[in-house]
Amino acid sequence: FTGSMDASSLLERIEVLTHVAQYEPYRVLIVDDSRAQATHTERVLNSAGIVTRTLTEPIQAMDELAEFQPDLIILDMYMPACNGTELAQVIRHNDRYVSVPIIYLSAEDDLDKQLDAMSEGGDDFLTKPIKPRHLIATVRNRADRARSLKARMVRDSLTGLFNHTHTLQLLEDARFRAQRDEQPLSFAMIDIDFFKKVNDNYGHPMGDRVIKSLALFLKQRLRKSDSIGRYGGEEFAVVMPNTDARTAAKVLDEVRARFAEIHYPAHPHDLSCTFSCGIAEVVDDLDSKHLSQRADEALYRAKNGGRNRVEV
Ligand code: GH3
Ligand code: MG
Ligand code: MG
Ligand code: MG
Repeated sequence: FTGSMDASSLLERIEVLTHVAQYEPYRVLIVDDSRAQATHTERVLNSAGIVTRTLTEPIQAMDELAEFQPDLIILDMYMPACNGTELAQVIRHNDRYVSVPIIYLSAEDDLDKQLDAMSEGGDDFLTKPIKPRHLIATVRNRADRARSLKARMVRDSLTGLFNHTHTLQLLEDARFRAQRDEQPLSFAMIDIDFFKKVNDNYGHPMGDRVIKSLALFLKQRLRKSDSIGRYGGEEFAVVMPNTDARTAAKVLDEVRARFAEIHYPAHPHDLSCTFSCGIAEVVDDLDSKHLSQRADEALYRAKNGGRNRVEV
């Protein structure tokens, strides 16, 4: 960006950016105590470009769900440790996985048993042996619908960024990984300065334009591995894996300086805006709630220190 760039050309590109995720291959978690059965299912799905991961121990399913983030789950019905239906119920009890489709794949051909299984948390029942085309088509259709539903659930409609709830979930996942892998993680909170004046002096639609353009600006300036959320009205949050606070501050200070240079054409004068930013880094056993509290405190210092600045 050059400083004087017209913000409207940025906005036209938001649509394109928010739909990128749709082109990633589907991810399917297979839970089956028989390695041979699972391998067969994997081969069929992999041949259609679907990414798979297999568990032969259902007990590991919850950890694997958090780690692998599947679009869909294929469950065996009968396993020694825990039945498919029991596992489906456990998965369904977790808010985060309510929208992930669960398909049973089993040799069970008793219709009553199939229907019972479906009433306990499953979305579909496929009977083995199944034609590869049938399996692939079912997985694709279900995964596709689930993915577009989820995309709508986790995103903010004005900016296409992640919404508040999902941003906190991403933060919690990233915090878990960072502490496990002993890698740094930073969390940044951003709040536009004197935004009420923008609305008061230029109108609410202009306010919305500024919010959208900052959203796009953050997307373009930050790394692909960073997760950007709209935390509130004119507040944003960024989860930055593998980034210590010093680096995060450097990156965001650059974004801050550049954003301040944008001119929005308006009457009687062009408008420009600034933001303040607070950053916290994961240390030891700090949980994500305390992490966001610390970022909020740093943001408060940035505001009190005169705004248009980044504080750690
Ligand atoms: P400060 O520098 O202290 O942050 O001052 P501020 O005026 O930005 O104060 P604050 O952050 O408390 O106010 C945010 C204002 O943003 C309040 C509300 O009118 C406005 N706002 C919140 N959501 C939206 C939105 O979606 N669109 C528009 N246009 N305005 C919004
Ligand atoms: Mg079995
Ligand atoms: Mg605010
Ligand atoms: Mg504000």
